[in-house]
Amino acid sequence: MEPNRVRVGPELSSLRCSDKWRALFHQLLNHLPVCNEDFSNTTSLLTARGVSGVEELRNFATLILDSVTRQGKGLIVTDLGWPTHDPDVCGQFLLFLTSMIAEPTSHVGNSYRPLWDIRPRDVMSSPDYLPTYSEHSLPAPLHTDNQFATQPEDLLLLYVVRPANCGGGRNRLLSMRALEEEIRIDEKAQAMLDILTHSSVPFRVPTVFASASGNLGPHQVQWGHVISRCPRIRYRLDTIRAGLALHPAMGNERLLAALSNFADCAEHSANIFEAALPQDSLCIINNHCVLHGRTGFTDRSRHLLRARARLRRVVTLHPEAAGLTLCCS
Ligand SMILES: O=C(O)CCC(=O)C(=O)O
Ligand SMILES: [Fe+2]
Repeated sequence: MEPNRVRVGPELSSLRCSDKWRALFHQLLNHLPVCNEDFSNTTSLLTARGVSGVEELRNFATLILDSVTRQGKGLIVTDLGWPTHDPDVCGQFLLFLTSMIAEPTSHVGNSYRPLWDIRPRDVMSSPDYLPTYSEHSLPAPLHTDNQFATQPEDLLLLYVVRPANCGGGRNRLLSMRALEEEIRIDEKAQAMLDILTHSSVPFRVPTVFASASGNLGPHQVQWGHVISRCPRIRYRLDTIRAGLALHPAMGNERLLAALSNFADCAEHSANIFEAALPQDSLCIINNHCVLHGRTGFTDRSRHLLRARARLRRVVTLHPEAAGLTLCCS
């Protein structure tokens, strides 16, 4: 595979950033708010100040939005030309682009922190600490993000500052639509989906988010259904298991079996897409109907930036996308 070419499948498309768009991003250098400031008025402020290129970048944003809404796909954009030696600037570009598409959300409850580093760090190893995937280098089984929120975000964006150089840290994607289609004829799998549709399960909030939100009680949980209309899928096995450990009465045998069965079906699906995302690429994932994960890695300098965002329900960027939700049904 050429270094910056990503093999794609039916649920994922790939786009190489053009020289024109790369140049437009560079024109924005020194004009953007610092990371973790509010970017919601940035486009109008920059346009009013006469900074050129802002309006053209909207077309780029529209293309991305179109791909993840109307086509319900994930999208990988390569060769953005962002300065990977300066992750702060990459973060500014990521938030600027995200805010043209949707509304970036904060990773922690008590302050606006829309950007999150995915980079292994030394975490506390107390038995009560529930780590999250962005903190370590172990494999991350397929899951959706922020499943412990009242309403998980529609979009997840991962920008690669530095890929792992050890052959690991490969990203994995699985569309729920493809998985449901694959197991459609299996009666046992249908029964499992039924249980996951009708049971409310507790998702335990990973410790770093619970404590950063000022909720120091490590036992915070959010109740939700694994399968519903919107989001189609809300799932992460370790947070559910940790939630059930705190609410053992809910963990009946049928539910526990359905959860393991679902994990098996997902992890062994023939429809998983796996790729080593190149440096300076951005993967945009529909977090309501696409599961994602990654393989483990040993190169601790691997570094990704993450943003999450909610679609504005009245979308003005693209008339045909107006009012669309990202759910796959
Ligand atoms: O490391 C990655 O590529 C993704 C990690 C992840 O899924 C997460 O932080 O939620
Ligand atoms: Fe994730």
